[in-house]
Order: sequence, then C-alpha cells, then structure tokens
Amino acid sequence: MNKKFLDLGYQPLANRYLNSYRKLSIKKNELYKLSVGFNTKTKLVSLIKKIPDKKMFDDSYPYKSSMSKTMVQSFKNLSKQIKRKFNPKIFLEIGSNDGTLIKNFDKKKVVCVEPCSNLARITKRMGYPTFDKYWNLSLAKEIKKKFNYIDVIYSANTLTHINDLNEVFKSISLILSKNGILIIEDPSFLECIKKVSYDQFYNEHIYIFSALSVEKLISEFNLELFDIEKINTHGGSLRYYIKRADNNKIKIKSTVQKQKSYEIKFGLNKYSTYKKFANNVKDSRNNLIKIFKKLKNMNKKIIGYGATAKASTVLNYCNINNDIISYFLDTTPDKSNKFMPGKNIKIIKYDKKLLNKVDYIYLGAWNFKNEIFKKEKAFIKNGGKFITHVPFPKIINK
Ligand code: JHZ
Repeated sequence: MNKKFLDLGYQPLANRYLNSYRKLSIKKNELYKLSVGFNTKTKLVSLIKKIPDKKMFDDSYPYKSSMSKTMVQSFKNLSKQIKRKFNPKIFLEIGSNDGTLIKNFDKKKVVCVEPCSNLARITKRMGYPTFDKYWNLSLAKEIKKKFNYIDVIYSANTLTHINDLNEVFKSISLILSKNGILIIEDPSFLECIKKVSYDQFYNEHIYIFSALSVEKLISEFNLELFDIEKINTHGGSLRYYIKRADNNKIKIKSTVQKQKSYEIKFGLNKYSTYKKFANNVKDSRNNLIKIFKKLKNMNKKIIGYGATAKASTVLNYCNINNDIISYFLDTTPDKSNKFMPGKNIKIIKYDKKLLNKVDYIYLGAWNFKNEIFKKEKAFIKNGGKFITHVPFPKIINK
C-alpha cells in the first residue's frame, strides 16, 4: 500500500524553462500536485501523481550531463571500469543524454536509447546508433532483432523517470544475454533522507530507489543484485550491479547485504522514518526562508548558481521569487535567458564577472559544491558566501 508522507504543494514541470515569466495555473495543467508516498510492501518511494512521459521528455529537453565536469569525469572513470571488468561486445545505454558516457566507447560497440530527440541527434551525429524512443518492450524487441542479446546494459538517472517499472525490467530481461550485466545508477533514498534533500523530488523523479526496493523490483524478472557501489554524484547515489538470478558464475558481494542492513538500521522499512523526514523538510523550508529574509533585510544581493531541476522544487515549495534571488547563473545554453520554472527568476549565462556585484550565492547545484567552490575561489576570497539547504539551511564559505 502506497502511504503518502510528503506534500510539496503544486509544482511546475521541473525542466520546463519558459522564455518569459507568466503565472502558471493549476486549471491549465501547468502545475501539478507533488506528493510522495512509501509502499509499505515493496519499500518503493514514488510520486503519488505521475505525469505522462511525453509531457516531460520531448525534443527540447535542456539537461546535458556534459555541463558539469564532475559528471564528465565520473562517466570517464566508469567507462574504464566497465571495459576492464566486463569488456562488453555490445553496450546499451538507456538514457544516453548528450553522449557524455558513450563517447568513451567504440562506436561499433554501443547502442543508445534516448527519447529526447534534441539529445538523440547529438549521439547520432557523433556516429553512435541511437534510438530516439522511450524504453519499453517494443523497443527492446526492435533492438534485439538488430543487435541480438546485449552483454552490458547501463542506465543512470533514467529508470526512476519511467512510470511502468515492470515493463522496464521485463524489457531488460528480454534483451540481456545469459551472462549479461545490468548496471543502474540513481540517487540513494537513504542519502536523500540523511541530507533532507527533498529537492530530489520533482515530477521527473517518479521513483527514488533504495537497495531494499530495487532488490524486490528486479526479483520478479529473475534478476539479482550482486554488488552495490556508493558514489558521490547527484548528492549521493548507488550504483547497482545486477545479473540473472540463475547465473552462478558471478558471486554476490557483501556490499549488497551491507547496504540493505544499513537501510534497515536507518528505518527505511518503516513508515515512521518517512514521517520524520517530512517534518525535517518543513523545518528546512522555514529555516531557509529565515536566512533569505534576514539577508534581504540587510540589503544583500543574492543570486542562484546552477538552474537545476532540484532548485525548481525548492523555489516553488518555499515560494522564493526575484525579490530574494535576483537571477540564476547556469552554463547550459538551452537554459540561458529563460525563467526558473514557475518563478519570475531569470537564468543568465554563466559569466564570472557578474559575481563581483554579488554578496551571497544560493547553491542550486549543491551536489556539485566541490566543483563550484574550486571554480569560485576568487569570489570566496573576496568575502563572498554561499547559501545551501543541504543537509540543513546555512551560510558557508568552505
Ligand atoms: P544537476 C537533472 O537534474 C534532471 P538537475 C534529471 N531528471 C536528473 O535526474 C538529474 O539531472 C541527473 C549547471 N552547472 O546535474 C549545469 C553550472 O551552471 O544538478 C546544470 O544546469 N555550473 C535528468 O537539473 C546544473 O547546474 C557548474 O559549475 O537537478 C546541474 O544540474 C556546474 C557544476 C553545473 O541536475
């Protein structure tokens, strides 16, 4: 049973950056109720109201992994690891985005799946076979006809965006070779709870995985976890290594039991933990607003850094407008000169010089804090400070 534990109010689509500001309306389906539930049986955390994929992932999807050096490096390291450990004849990536990962692989050995055709065009142009379609059973059949079985399937921050998880894993199971490996990578719900990073919830993140929920989900499809790696990307993610349950050649590592025990010890199997998290979220909102108001009363100039989907949740949940945050800086060309979803805050193309006139920066991309602090050493040296809400609202300069 899916028990609601968190209500983040009405929210716009997180990656829908508008050319000009206008108040969005619930009636016109521009704002959607964002509330989150915990399934006490399957341990899966999911949005209560799900938005059709086609509304969210179209031919103008702005997010590009290559915009953050941390992701470029993380994918480069992963590609080396995959080649060394598994040496796949054919490697399939579900949600290949702008090709940040697959560009590290041989063109003849890769198949890309990417439903946002503006992104799919990029990997096609790079010479990689790309299906600009949603991942489902009919696509898996089409790929199988052309490429036969696949040795390694990889998907980062994508499967949690697909409504029908049963179809997702059924399709994977159909195409994965007998000794094949599935690797999935997504934000860890345990980290999300620990960091009170409620901004991991927005309409695209239909699910937030834990080892407990993934194990249950895949077991229906004769799939089994054999290793779990903790990684730092996107605020703390888990990389799940999965094999066919009847493949006894691969030993199950202790990391699987360790992560599950850790999650149980923390209470991820109990509804009361989720209610506590929801209370922490309310406190986080109140304290963040207090910080902003105090600084504005002192006439400080505050801007945002990293026009993330996550920031869209925070701004709309805390009702923060341009009287508090003057504008957001972001390196993504497709976000420039647009407005933060649902808010009158403009996004300006990143330009270091603009920071000379700024007192405080709100970290929309708090998950890239290290990368950003390295880049903005001069701002910090000149007395500039950052505001973050993770793990609790505070002002920081290191
Ligand atoms: P970032 C997106 O979420 C959406 P977002 C999606 N649903 C998902 O799951 C995750 O990604 C993986 C900018 N930036 O990665 C670039 C700078 O401007 O936290 C990006 O616009 N300067 C697919 O949007 C944004 O910040 C910098 O120095 O929450 C980062 O977005 C750096 C490092 C980033 O994901």
